[in-house]
Amino acid sequence: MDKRFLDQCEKEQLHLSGKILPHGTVLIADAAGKITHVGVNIAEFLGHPAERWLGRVAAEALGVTLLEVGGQPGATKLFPAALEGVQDRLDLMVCRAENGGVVLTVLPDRRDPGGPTTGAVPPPNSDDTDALHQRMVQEVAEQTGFQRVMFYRFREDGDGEVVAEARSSDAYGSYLGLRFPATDIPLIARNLYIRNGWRMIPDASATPIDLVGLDESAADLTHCDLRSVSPVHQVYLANMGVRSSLSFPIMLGGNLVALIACHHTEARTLSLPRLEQVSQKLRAYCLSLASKQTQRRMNLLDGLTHRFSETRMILRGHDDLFSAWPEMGQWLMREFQAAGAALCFDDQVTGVGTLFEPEALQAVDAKFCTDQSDLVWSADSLHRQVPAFPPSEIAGVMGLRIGRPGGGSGAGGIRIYLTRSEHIHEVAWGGNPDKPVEFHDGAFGIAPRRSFEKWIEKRLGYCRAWNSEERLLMLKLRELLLQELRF
Ligand code: BLA
Repeated sequence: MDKRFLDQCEKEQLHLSGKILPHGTVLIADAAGKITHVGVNIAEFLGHPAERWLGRVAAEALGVTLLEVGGQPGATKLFPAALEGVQDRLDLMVCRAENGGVVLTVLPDRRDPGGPTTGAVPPPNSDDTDALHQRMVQEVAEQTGFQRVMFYRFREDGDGEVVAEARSSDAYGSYLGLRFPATDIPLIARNLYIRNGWRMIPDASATPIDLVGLDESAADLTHCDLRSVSPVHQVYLANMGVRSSLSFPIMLGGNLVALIACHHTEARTLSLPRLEQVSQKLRAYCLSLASKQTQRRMNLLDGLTHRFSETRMILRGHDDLFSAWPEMGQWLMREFQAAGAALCFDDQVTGVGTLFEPEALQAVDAKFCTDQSDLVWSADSLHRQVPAFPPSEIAGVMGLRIGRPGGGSGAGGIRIYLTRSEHIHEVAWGGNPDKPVEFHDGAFGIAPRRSFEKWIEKRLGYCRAWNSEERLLMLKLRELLLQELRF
């Protein structure tokens, strides 16, 4: 696992908390349709106490139509309608569980405090994605009435940054441009956000209530938005001065690339239909972002053919890669903004610009050729990422490997290394990202930080970051070399 995610935070089985938020209730049936768990407060909503529900066939107890939902885990249907025989109007959501059963979430029908829902998704007619995100968060702020709405983008290294923020006049300070460490949102939590349309915490300080079950087994609350809030996250929100939090996933190509995070200093909730409306708009927004990304990639690939024509000419003007390297290396340094370009073949090394010292090359070779299987590999901070990396003029590298004809591994075959020197820069964090260890819940453990005030880190030992487009370019270079050198 990436060291940026802390083992301790990954151990909390969030979906098996056994408790729910107290503003609604839940009823869970297994794949055979038998009710296995309900909230202890079920009588407040559905009229009968828990023991009258447990063990019954859900379709008989609730009506068949209420339980009609797609077969895929996570398939969801809303019923903003009265349940027969129940006085109050209720908002109901039924969701297909991972085990084939259903999870019925029951909430009181609420009037939405947010603004009108008429705004459309901003059309993706601009290339400036941050500006599009800004319009999007403004729209979400209008529709939800939350005081602060942020576009929280996950970086490739797992940390995140606020790239757009809408704030009402009573929101204190701004998080725009600040970075937050990966550990603030553990992978185990990210995996739950992928599976649901939103996560609504109306009052983070509310005491959760118990679920009761037919037996001792814990109910799977993966698809239940009433899942109680992790105690460590309760502290986090309290330290941020946030009472109510709402987040929506932003998915691109099946990956969670961002969250829309909404904050309010008072307890606040929205109706299920309103949440569904906002969620649908965001899904449409994700689709338009995905098509923009595809277009950008296609343009980049088209451009590559043109960019590579010069290299092709260089290669064709020489008998082998070694004699082409003085020219080829210069071309690579320009294209990749690298400080140096080294060509290694078994023990032979040649290069232009800033190159690895022999010991540094040995450490990098050991990492790239034996430790991992990727053909293209990049590191922004070698002394952090490569074991036994000695002091060096080089801070980061992008490597490309071409195995020997007929395969083979070890530090042999062709390796191309593009180097970058240290680039000292400042990162503005939302509070010191090093987690304090404190006593809570009866044990010492990692705790959320107390202050989220801007905290500047002077980053030493990193190069200017390699990006995914450069990695794509490197893979294309590999293709070209394979064609031209006829491996
Ligand atoms: C969940 N942490 C979250 C969530 C966010 C953040 C958005 C999703 C739940 C929600 O909507 O509130 C973090 N919120 C942020 C960040 C910003 C923000 C970065 O607004 C920036 C502006 N948290 C810690 C530590 C741990 C931890 C040390 O600081 C683990 C030990 C855990 N975060 C944690 C857990 C959850 C979480 C367990 C899941 C909470 C839940 O859904 O119950």
